Amino acid sequence: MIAEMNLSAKAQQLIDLEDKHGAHNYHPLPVVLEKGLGVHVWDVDGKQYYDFLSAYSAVNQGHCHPRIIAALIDQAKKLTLTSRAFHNNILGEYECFITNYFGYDKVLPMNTGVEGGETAIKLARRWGYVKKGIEDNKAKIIFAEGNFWGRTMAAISSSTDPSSFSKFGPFMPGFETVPYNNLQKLEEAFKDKNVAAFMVEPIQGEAGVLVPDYGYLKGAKALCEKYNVLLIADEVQTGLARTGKMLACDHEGVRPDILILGKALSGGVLPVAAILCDDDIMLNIKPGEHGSTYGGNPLACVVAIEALKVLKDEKLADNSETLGELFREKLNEIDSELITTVRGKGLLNAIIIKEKDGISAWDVCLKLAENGLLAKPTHGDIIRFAPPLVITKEQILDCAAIIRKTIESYN
Ligand code: IF1
Repeated sequence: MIAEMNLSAKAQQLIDLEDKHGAHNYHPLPVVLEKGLGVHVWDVDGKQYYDFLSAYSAVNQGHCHPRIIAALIDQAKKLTLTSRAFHNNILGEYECFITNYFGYDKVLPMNTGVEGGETAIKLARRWGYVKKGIEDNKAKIIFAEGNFWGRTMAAISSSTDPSSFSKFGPFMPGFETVPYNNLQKLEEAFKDKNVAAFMVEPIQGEAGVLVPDYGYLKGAKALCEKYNVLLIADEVQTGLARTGKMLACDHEGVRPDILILGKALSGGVLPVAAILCDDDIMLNIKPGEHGSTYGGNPLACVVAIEALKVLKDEKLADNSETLGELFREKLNEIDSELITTVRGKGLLNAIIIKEKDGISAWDVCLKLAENGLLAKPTHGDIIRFAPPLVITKEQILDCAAIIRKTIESYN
């Protein structure tokens, strides 16, 4: 049974415009949003929702955070883009701020998360040739099965999900995958002297919020040190307080050799990505060997500084940790055969829906929307719940009640 939503003429008209003039590369919920503030969004008809997707963890600080918007507007009136052909008065300040914030020698500023992954792979391959002594064009990067780090040809070349890679070949060579959360298979792969790096999400987001065993990240880091392999942490979705620590790697005290950040690095205001590592990795790329038109633009830098300050000033990692535990506790109280699993860390959580009487995760999300909460299924039967980290205890309890009411309405 596919539940339908009663759309207003205005909403339908806007959806029709997208359908007629836009690529059909998404299948959104039939909701047309017009405004966002904090944990709420409103559709074109004025209906208010809790946003439980947070633009896939890009608005951790909440929609249109006043401090971030103020920083954006102030800088937008002065200077937005110089290109890297010239210096400007913002970039150096930003680079100093973010490298001190995360404890790395250097940062390479880019725009989208997938550019972050591409940059990390280039840095790792270059390090492999220059520092590890791998034969030219033989470097290998190891990824975990179920990984997701974007939509570029390199990103889909490492993917094990046919919906990401099928009929887009041929693919990038030198990429291999091992099972996630399996240190024995990882060590086997590392025995190949041509392995330059292991790129991994500390928690696999798109795969359905897969949390590895405690000790997996620490074990992976130890194997990287044993076999002289770089550990690249893709914290584009798990970073920036989402899982209850500033970085998901912090849960195990692991310091990745290369750290990739994106999404909430700008609080959802514009694309900002950062690749952080120390000099012995970063300085192998020489002037003119990598970059991008907008990478490190002054507008992005000012916004990112404020977005990072907000995370600490508002103690969003602690809030994520505390309310995440409360949220999972409440989800586990729901009495329904529809839910087979509740899992997550901090405010990155998911439930697995077991289809019953034709009720799918999509139907549940439509009904959640009718009840004022926006979430979207991934891989068919998994519903991810990831609200902005500014959510309060009262709001998380209200949302847990909405989810419970929705799920139990099928009983
Ligand atoms: C879409 C998914 C999430 C990411 C991780 C890098 C990137 C992403 C761990 C690339 C991006 C986005 C892509 C977006 C939807 C969203 C997504 F459903 F696609 F898989 F979050 F899970 N590393 N994830 O999650 O960052 O280049 O997009 O800035 O493609 O629909 P980006």
